[in-house]
Amino acid sequence: MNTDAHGCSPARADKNVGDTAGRNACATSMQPFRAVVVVLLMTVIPHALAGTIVGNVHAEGKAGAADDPSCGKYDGNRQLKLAERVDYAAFHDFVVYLEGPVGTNWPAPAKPAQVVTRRVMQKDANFNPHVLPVLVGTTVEWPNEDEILHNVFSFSETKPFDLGLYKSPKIETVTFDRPGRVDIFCSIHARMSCIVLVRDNPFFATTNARGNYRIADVPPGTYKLRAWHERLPSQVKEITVPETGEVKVDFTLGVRNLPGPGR
Ligand SMILES: [Cu+2]
Repeated sequence: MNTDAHGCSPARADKNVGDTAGRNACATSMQPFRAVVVVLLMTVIPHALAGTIVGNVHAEGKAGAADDPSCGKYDGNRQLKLAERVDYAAFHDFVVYLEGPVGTNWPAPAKPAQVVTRRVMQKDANFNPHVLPVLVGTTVEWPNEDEILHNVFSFSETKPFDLGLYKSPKIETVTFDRPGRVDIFCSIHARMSCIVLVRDNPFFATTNARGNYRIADVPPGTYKLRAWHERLPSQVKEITVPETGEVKVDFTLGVRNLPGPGR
């Protein structure tokens, strides 16, 4: 007996209706099998072949800056002596992220319309966290836990907005629908500022208190990995993510590779 590629018997040639019905019956019988294959391709393979990026990020100042030879000139100027210096060792809020496009085997979200919500708290006249990386499309809540009014706004090109004056129990939200950096302030309090870093892929991480980060479930491949800090030049490294296991990538950020005056 002749069979087609799926092992189905050919339909009778003398009855067109039967022919159609036979093929439909075969196709119908194959549907569960195909569905399983598709599900396997979409879910099992990408997750089975995925590496993890780990590492550490820290900042450092210019060599020699700590031994400022002009220190003696501070003698008669208490204000300059007390001028707060940058403490690079205390820097935090680094973000490490893959620059797209990321491997074609990264499965699209099952529910693109799914609402993902993050939160930046207004507490003690500060934003917490100070830096929040999110995937594009994420909605961020802005609760005000203080007894006083705040006015959250941004004039960034990526996402300009003004939430106006409010406090608890009202909670305003903003959906970040374009990738980019969004600097956010309070129109009342000078020290209130934060940054939402909107990314076009989900492969990013913030560093912990020790500067360590971890980005898991990354499709294997060669990518550009960027380490970012709000007040230092970011740094890019080309990395190869293995099919399994970890790749370790450390960064040291500092003021370097910037053009001099007049260049
Ligand atoms: Cu405020």
